[in-house]
Amino acid sequence: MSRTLTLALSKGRIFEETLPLLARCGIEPQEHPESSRKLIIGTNREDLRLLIVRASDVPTYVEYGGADLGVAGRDVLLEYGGAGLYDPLDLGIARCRLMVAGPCGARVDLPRPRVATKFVELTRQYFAAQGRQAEIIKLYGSMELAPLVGMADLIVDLVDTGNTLRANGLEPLETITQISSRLVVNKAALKREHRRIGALIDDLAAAAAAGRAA
Ligand code: PRT
Ligand code: MG
Repeated sequence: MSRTLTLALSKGRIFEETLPLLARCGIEPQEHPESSRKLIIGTNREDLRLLIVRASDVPTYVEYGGADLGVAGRDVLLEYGGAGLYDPLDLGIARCRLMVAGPCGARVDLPRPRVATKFVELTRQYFAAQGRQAEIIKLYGSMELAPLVGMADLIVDLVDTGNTLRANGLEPLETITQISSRLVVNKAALKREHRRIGALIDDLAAAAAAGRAA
């Protein structure tokens, strides 16, 4: 009996959008994380299980071998580091844009804006690359609030439909980068299990291509 492979996923949109890709590979989870509360979920494949972790913890689980593979947003990989990981595949799911946003009609050319974000590194790099000064305020969520209460001039956040910005009187100003989720793989696991993990990567690549065409 071969060792069980472990795939780390986060609840919510990444799990929901990975499910159809897994289904195209013939993989069905035995439970759904929203209803089961279990953090380790078996699949119909005896040699594959799913690990449910925080979105920003996926790279850490994969890097330290808690999981062999994982699905993580490109935002998370860029901000929190995916440097030690093999990163073979854009799955084309959970798409959005990392954007600068601000209050509707506000000035965008402030000399040294205060920018609220959870993406401190990406924001620092973006402003530095343009030779613009900025004071970055680290938040862990609900960035949209910061301009409303006068704590920041701008925010940097992920935007999909733009509804969250609009609902809070903000508008998108600049796109920093396009985001989608990627498959990441532990390098040692790939060496050890080259055949099985390689086959899974190929299957997921085909499933992602089919998803894009659909
Ligand atoms: O919630 P938790 O703190 O555990 O982690 P998380 O917020 O990072 O996880 P989750 O599940 O919300 O997001 C996981 C990944 O999905 C992110 O890392 C992105 O790669 C991707 N993704 C795609 C998004 C969005 N679209 C998205 N719209 N992540 C977050 N959002 C949020 C955004 O931050 C804003 O609050 O949705 C809101 C904007 O959406 P619209 O449609 O109103 O524009
Ligand atoms: Mg969230």
